[in-house]
Amino acid sequence: MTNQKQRVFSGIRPTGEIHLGNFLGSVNQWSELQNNYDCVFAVVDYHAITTTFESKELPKAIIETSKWIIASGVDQQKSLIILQSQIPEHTELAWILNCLTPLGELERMTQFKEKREQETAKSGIMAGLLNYPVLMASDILLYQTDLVPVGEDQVQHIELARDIAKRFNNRFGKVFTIPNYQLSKNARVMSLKNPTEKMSKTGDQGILLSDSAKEIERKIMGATTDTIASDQMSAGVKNLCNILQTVSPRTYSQMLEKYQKKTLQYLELKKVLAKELISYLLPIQKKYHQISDDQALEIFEKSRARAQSLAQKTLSRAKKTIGVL
Ligand code: AQP
Repeated sequence: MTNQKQRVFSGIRPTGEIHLGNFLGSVNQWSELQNNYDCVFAVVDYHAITTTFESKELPKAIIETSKWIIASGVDQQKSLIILQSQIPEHTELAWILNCLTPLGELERMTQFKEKREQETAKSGIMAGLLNYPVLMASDILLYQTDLVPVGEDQVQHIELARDIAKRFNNRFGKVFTIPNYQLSKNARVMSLKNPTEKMSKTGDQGILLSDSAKEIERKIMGATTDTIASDQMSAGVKNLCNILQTVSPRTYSQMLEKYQKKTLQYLELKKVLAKELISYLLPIQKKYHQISDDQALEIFEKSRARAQSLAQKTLSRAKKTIGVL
């Protein structure tokens, strides 16, 4: 009997700076997962060019994203950390999967509908935006992934990847593992200004991992809390509490107790959260600043050969199965 660990795959787009939503919803789980799973973490640069991008900004975003991954505790001795464009099997399998994915399924994706509106106002909608979830399916399926940790906004894409894999396996014979997803405790960190919308790179960026203590404090003190008096906890307060629960569970319990006794002042909640979040992020920020650009790029080189051999194995099985010689 083999005692092989299950495979985890997760990726992040190098589009601008990482915010607290990306971090708590995704990257923050990676360093824990690597202790129990065989992990492949990817900076998915080909996903970054599916929306309006600046070619001058992209290398900087790739390097910064790589630094945040290392700073958050992902260890290249334990995990593969890859740059998607360095492993051409991702796009090659994506082409095959594109030819087996009904157009209607892609047009129904919520993120496509949302981004289509944003992109129309910028440089227009490109075919890559529609096909984004197929490339994502390829990223996941290439590594025979069992589990994908994601924020809530990506669940629909994982479901599509599952459908694509099942359809392929049923029609041609089993090639792909059917992946499951795992939501983090902070699967949907909301915008601080408008807590009914998610914190995002393109909307309200909220708190950036690179923000100074002063910036973090300013942004939290300016967060929307209650707009109308109600017995229900408002979306804004809930959001602040959820963040606090992750960065300081003990302080969260104290604040919750006060809330339940109706003695919690939102000013106090904000001050406490700002203090706890600043100390939570400080060691990660310090580590980030110690990593050079060269080191950030070297990590991709170190993982490339092993990742590519895993990817090639799946791709050649998929090609053979569909009859491509
Ligand atoms: N607000 C969020 N709460 C929890 N998780 C989130 N994620 C994104 N926003 C939140 C998760 O972060 C991971 C990486 O996302 P990404 O950077 O690859 O995706 P993205 O679409 O570029 O990120 P944004 O900030 O959401 O950008 P825009 O504004 O372009 O839509 C994913 O697991 C995602 O779920």
